[in-house]
Amino acid sequence: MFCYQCQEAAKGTGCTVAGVCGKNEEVSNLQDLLIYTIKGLSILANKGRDKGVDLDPVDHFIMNGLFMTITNANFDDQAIKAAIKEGLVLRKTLKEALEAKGVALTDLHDCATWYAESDAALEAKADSVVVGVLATENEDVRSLRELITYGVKGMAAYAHHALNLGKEDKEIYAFTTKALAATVDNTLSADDLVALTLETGKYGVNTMALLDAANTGAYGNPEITEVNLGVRNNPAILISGHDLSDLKQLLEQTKGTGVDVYTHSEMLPAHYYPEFKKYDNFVGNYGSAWWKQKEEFASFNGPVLFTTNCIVPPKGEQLEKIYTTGASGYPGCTHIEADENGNKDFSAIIEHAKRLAPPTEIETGSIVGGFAHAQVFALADKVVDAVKTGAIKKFFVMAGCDGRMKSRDYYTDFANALPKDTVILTAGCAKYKYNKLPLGDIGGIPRVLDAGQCNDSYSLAVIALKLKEVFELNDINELPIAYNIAWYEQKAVIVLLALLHLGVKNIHLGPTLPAFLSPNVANVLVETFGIGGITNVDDDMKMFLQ
Ligand code: SF4
Ligand code: SF3
Repeated sequence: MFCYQCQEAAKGTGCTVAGVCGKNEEVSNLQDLLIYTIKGLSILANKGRDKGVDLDPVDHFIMNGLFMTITNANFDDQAIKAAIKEGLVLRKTLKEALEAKGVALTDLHDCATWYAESDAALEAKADSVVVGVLATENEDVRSLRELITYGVKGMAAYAHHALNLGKEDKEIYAFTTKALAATVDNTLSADDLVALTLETGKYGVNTMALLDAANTGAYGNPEITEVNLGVRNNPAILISGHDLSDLKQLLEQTKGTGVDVYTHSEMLPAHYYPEFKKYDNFVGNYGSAWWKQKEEFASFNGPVLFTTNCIVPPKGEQLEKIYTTGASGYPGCTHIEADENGNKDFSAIIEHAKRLAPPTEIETGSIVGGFAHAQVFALADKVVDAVKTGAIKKFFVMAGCDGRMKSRDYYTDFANALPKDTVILTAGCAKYKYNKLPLGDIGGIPRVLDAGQCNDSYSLAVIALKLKEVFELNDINELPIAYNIAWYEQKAVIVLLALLHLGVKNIHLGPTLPAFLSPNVANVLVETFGIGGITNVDDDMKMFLQ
């Protein structure tokens, strides 16, 4: 196996024996094969666009399949094999549909041999690295191909959430298959791939805007909310991941059953939406970021529902009480499938909760969040005044991911060391490094403004663009905003590319730069966008406050 898609890539270069995330060799190779299948399907889909071929089943399959390969989303070999098989069936149907429309399949570029391969030949490839990352020999081309692929994976995750709420944008699908086909096209130069990387950021913005519209359209605009951290004395379900439509269905089905629902990790921002406040059994948030789940799930006592990443491989008794749905999966855990209308039957996990003890309290008190774009716009006068009077000197965008590496303590130390006239703008599970610190407020404006999940980084960009307009600036980089972003998995890659597309410069990325950036590709990012890493809190603070 070879995988270097996340920040935990072994030795900072890549996992070759087993994933630091817990992904084994078989699953890794199957994921490579699924991506290969998806790339081949993309080549065919591109032929069918604008030809009146129904591509919906293919596009939806691609979004879900890409999502399954995101770090910590799906460890289930059987689920990935089933997805590959589904891809092969779709390939057959699509080829027939293309032929029926008179579309020639003969002028595909030289690396598109995929379409001619037999199912057995494809499946045999799961045992080799031939279809994986290392199949591209030139390290710069490989780096760009993977950067695009990972950005597109992040995009697919967000598009998939929007689709679950009935919202889609076919242009996003068209770009996805164009980009994926380009990553196996040997006729493209490194410059072509750099251009495509930046275009990926443009579609990243569109996708996050689509998801934002889907979420706010269905559940209202996030508003300032105090989220309870304590527990009640009822049996309960803990829901983790990012999918709000799953939460809605779970709340509907638990209503009146005596079973409470708590959020975990990236589901915390669900409390900010007006729609979910209607449920008396939606009690609060339990625990913190994904990587502490082993201990937190044990003390929670009740069952856990994963709607997406990040799963830490469970063991022993924990296997039994973990349920997965959507693109997530783990062998030995119960997977809940949607029916053809997207409805899910959560009765098994609800009955399971009734047999288990209520959660053990591990925290008390509350935290405040809900500062997505609409809420911040409602406070705009206050914020603008605070900037004009100098009460707020600088904003620090500290969005992104949390993770288990000790080096990430940097972000807690950095938040603590920030001068009192600065405000942190956050989104994603990175917030858990500082959202419970007593950082206070500036004239009633909390010093940590949480916009929501990682996809709600879109809100932070909208806020920055609004401030640029209010202060009548020509360039977003003239704003008193610094970017110190923590990344872990591929959704952070699309957030980064989206910010680059919006013209944001001098983003610092940590705790380490991605292993998949070759020195030359990293150089392009440094020279064109001023991207940098992090060093230590003292030196970085001086640099940011200059
Ligand atoms: Fe390693 Fe990250 Fe890939 Fe897991 S996802 S195998 S930790 S690089
Ligand atoms: Fe976190 Fe996995 Fe990325 Fe959505 S839950 S931000 S790491």
